[in-house]
Amino acid sequence: MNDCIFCRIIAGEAPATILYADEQVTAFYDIHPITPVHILVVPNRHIESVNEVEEEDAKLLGHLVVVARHLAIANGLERRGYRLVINTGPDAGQSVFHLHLHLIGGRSMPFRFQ
Ligand code: IU
Repeated sequence: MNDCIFCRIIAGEAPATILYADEQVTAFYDIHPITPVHILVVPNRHIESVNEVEEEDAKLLGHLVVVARHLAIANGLERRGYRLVINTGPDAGQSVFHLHLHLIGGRSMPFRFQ
């Protein structure tokens, strides 16, 4: 997994501003934010994409969303609203093949995700 940039960030071997970490997930600022708040929440275990998610990962994926919710509140997004996005595969523009949840907000967004 050494060639996975998010595995390296989780291991502290590649740079990122870590906002939250526990035994299951890590959250950090996206290096190319598309909104005033743009945070990635990623499972510590390497899962390539939603295509590789199994039933036993349901709790982990739920935890990903709960952590995103806490980060949304911490960043003042609760009332304004925000999006949680998981790009999956080439047509969706997934560029890093370690599953990650985008938490984006802080401005009004058009219907379509960019
Ligand atoms: P995508 O859903 O796979 O397209 O999103 C990958 C994101 O990872 C993208 O928004 C990048 O800006 C972001 N990112 C990052 O935050 N740090 C990195 O070292 C790398 C990509 I490479």
